[in-house]
Amino acid sequence: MKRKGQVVAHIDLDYFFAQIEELRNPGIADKPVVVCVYSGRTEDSGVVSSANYIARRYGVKAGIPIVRAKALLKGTDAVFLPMRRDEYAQISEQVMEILREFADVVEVESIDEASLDISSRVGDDYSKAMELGSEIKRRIRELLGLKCTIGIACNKVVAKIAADVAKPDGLRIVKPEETSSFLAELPVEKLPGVGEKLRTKLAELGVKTIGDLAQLSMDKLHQLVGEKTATYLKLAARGEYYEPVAERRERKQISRIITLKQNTRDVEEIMRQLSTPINDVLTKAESMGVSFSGVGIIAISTNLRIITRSKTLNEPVDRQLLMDTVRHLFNALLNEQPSLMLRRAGVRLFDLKPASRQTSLTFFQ
Ligand code: TTP
Ligand code: CA
Ligand code: CA
Repeated sequence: MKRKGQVVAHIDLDYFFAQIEELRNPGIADKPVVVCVYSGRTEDSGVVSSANYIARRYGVKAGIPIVRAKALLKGTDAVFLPMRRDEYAQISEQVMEILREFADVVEVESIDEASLDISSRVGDDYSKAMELGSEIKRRIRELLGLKCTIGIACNKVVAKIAADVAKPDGLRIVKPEETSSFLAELPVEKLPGVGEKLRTKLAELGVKTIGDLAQLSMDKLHQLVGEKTATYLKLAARGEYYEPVAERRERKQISRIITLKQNTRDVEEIMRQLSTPINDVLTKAESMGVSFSGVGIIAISTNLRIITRSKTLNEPVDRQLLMDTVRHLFNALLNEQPSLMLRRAGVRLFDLKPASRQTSLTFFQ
């Protein structure tokens, strides 16, 4: 199980949904911001999805009822906003696209987190890993305006815990030889997979820290959870769960974004500069053996506002139709927003399907 030389970076965006809302409307960044999932039953029924760190000072966090959050924030100038998941998902894809520049294998673990196997980039040099971590943070900040936290360690579990304890806007390196001492004193619920129920049962056995769990006999652990979970927990608590980083999701879209040579709102200039990214996404679609009927554009303004537009076509899209649709979407966007200046621009293909037999046969010839 032990794999020498594995270096894993775990990235988690800080207060992700709420941070995007702040970015879109910087005027609210110094107020408590609460992103809500309204169930629609009564005006305030539903739960909190994400809260910025100012709101958290009042005890607001994901999962609590909106009514409770409103009570906690009474008398403040708190801002309550409805969740706009499609937009957050778009931005998430862009974060993942940036991460792919820094690692050969990127495992997307949720909308706002991913693990990167950076072994081949840094060898076993943790000061190089630290530099790479800072560089990733800088890039995400520079290109998308977002803050994140990164943990770097010898496996996915320890890297994730390192990121967790370093939040927000943090970077925490745990060298292999520091793993045991890093884990030992942390509360056991910091270990991914230990929820409230298991935490309570473990507490009854006197197991409070990850270090305690690492010492617990396999028999006792097995009385609480199934064999597979027990094996995972035991290895994870010792910092020895070496499951490799692996791409797991089927790709749902292909996108490329570039920084424009200068800020512009000239559609023909944007189209000229997008010709390489358009070639890239088409080549990628071909190499994946997929066709697509969805075309999107991504526009990032000079003040880092992220705007996306898309169109779903009835037929598989060829190069000409792709170019026409991208041009049309940029024209429509810029006409609609006369003061919009673009700093970055990108293109996105979605609604991917296996290419027709004819195409894939040609491809494999
Ligand atoms: P998290 O990473 O758990 O939380 P966060 O990014 O808001 O805050 P942190 O700085 O502590 O990382 O979740 C990522 C996003 O997933 C979050 O912004 C909103 C969404 N989410 C929910 O909608 N409901 C939930 O109960 C949780 C935990 C998250
Ligand atoms: Ca997060
Ligand atoms: Ca997360």
